[in-house]
Formats: sequence, structure tokens, C-alpha cells
Amino acid sequence: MSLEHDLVTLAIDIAREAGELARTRRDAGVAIAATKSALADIVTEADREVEALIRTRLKEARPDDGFLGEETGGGDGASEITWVVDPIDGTVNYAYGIPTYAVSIAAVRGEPTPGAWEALAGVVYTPVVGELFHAARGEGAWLGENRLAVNAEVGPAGALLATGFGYDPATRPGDLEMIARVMPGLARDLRRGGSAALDLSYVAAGRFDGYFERGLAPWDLAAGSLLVTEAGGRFGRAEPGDSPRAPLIVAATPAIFDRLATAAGLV
Ligand code: LIP
Repeated sequence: MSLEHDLVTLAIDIAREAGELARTRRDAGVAIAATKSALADIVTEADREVEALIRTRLKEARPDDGFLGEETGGGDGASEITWVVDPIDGTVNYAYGIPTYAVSIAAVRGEPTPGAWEALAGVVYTPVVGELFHAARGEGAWLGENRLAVNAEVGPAGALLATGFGYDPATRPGDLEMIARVMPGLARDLRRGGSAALDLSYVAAGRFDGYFERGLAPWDLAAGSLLVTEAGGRFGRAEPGDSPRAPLIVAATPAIFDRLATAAGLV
């Protein structure tokens, strides 16, 4: 078996266990442990507990690998592999009892920075809905046993798009300006699901034609971006250049990627 296949198999097993822990803790009630970058940027005790479980399981299986997690940061490894982990993506959904949250686990080769890394394996598991999206580089994107593909074309009514907003209220005007540029002439409608990992997975599954958002962290997009490209989609990320804006990501079927990237400001 390939290294990529071994990595995704390990990630699937760990994501399932971590997702069940997250779901169990949610059912028992959720405590907000702290706020991070803004009042709306919360972390729960479950986020911390789930990430600790994932980190422990990865260390047991592959002790030489590096780790980069949303809640505990980075840990260099001796191997060329780093695990990029969001224990509960869609934390606000999770805190409010909205079922669309996911465990996101990715294995990357090289510098664990978007644009520098080579993603080798990615898993996005949403335990309440019970859907497990996974991809190994060069081996396609899957939902369970079903092969995924982005939409080959967009219907005459326009594209179904998704987006999100940063936690910092100061970024809201720029986000709304971006939506005002993108929707007319391109979109039939817009969804805001609250989990970047699931938004990217839905592009890979053809449930969205495209997705764009500013300000995502590496762990939000590491697994989902591999799912998109392994499903035949395109993924782009741009640093804000001279503007103070946060990096912008765009993911879409090739049928609209260039138009969406231009309207969103990626190019
Ligand atoms: C979230 C992303 C979401 C974004 C939120 C937040 P978290 O990640 O999945 O797309 O709009 O601002 O970044 O904080 O739930 O791991």
C-alpha cells in the first residue's frame, strides 16, 4: 500500500474515535472554556479534549511525525510528515447544538503552511450526520465508499456558492463587499454553513459549485482542500498582498473557478 493510503487509513480510524468523543461530550452539555482571537472565537473543553485524543493516537501510531493543531499549536517531528488538525471545525455550531460540525485531520509533507505543503491525506468526519469524507493524494476523493466528483457544469440558474465570515467584526464590511461582488451574475444562492471543512467537502461532493472565504487557518482547510482537488476541483489561496485583509481561499468546479476567483478578488 502507498504511504498516502496508510496515512488516510490511520486518519479515518482516529477521526471516527474523535468524532464520537465530540458527539458524546456535546450530548452531555458543552462548556465554553475560553475566547481566543475575538469574543465570537470560542473554544470548548471538548475542543481541547478531542485534540488531545487525536494527538495521542497519532503519537502512538507515528511518533516521529509533526503536529499542528488549532488548540495546542505546533510540534516539530523528525519525519517529513506533519498532521494538521482541527478537532471540532464549526465550533460555534457545536456550542449551539447545530449538528454540522466536523473533525478535520490532514497529513502533509514539507512546511506545514498552506501553499508550501504537499497534502497527502485528508479526512473530514461529521459524527452527527454520520458522513466521512476522505482522500489520499492521487487516489481520489470519497464519501464513505462512494467516489466524489465536483459538478462538471453549473446550471442556467447560476452557481450554488458557500462562504463564511471571520470572527473579528472588523472584517465584516470587507466580507459583505466580497459577497456583493460575487453574487450578481454568478450565484443562484449562497449558503453559510459554519464549517470550512464541510464547505470544502461539499464542493468535492458537488453539493456546492464553489466556496470562498477570507481568514481561514491552516487546520480549517488542510483536509478539505485535498478533497476538492482529488474530486477534480480547483483550489486557490492568496495572501492579502498589500492589504491588511486575511488570506482569501477559493474552491470550485473548474466550470466557474476563474470567474469566482476574479469576482472574489483572488486574482
Ligand atoms: C471556523 C470555520 C468557518 C469560519 C469560522 C471559523 P472553527 O473554524 O470552519 O468556516 O467561518 O470563522 O474559522 O473556529 O470552527 O474551527
